[in-house]
Amino acid sequence: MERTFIAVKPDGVKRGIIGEVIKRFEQKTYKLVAMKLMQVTPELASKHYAEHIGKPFYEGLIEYITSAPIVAMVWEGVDVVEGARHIMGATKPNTADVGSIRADFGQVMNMNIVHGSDSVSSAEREIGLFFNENEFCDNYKSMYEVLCEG
Ligand code: IDP
Ligand code: MG
Repeated sequence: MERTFIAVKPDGVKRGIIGEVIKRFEQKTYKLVAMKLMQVTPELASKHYAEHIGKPFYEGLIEYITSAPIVAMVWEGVDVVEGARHIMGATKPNTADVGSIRADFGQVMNMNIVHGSDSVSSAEREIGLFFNENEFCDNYKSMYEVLCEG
């Protein structure tokens, strides 16, 4: 089963829409296997966003992601990396599909509420950056797993 790293970014936390984000992954019947409210340090932010170093928005991005706590999560499911990106919507909220989190709650790219890994290899890397092995709790069945039992 695939896993992905999802985060409610500082704007989502400050707006009080953590539950709204989580709800959308729950209703898809993905399985939550790790979650914590945490402050991202500049060091962690620079590792997480290493691919964007040197881009014009990089400094602002680091400031934004370290400006208030995030809710870091790991979700598990069938092709969850791709599925989660659809639930989140495109990077730019104004071109994201209506019904996606970013389209429904955001206006601008630099406050687009949610992060999700863009590939299975990114997911593995990001999960390793944000979570230790002992922070996972997966000894239960998600509704998807129950449904599969028939
Ligand atoms: P993603 O979050 O949809 O994967 P990325 O291209 O990986 O998008 O960019 C990471 C984050 O950097 C975005 O979610 C957004 O918050 C911010 N960002 C990306 N491009 C821009 C830009 O052109 N201006 C301002 N912020 C940007
Ligand atoms: Mg990205």
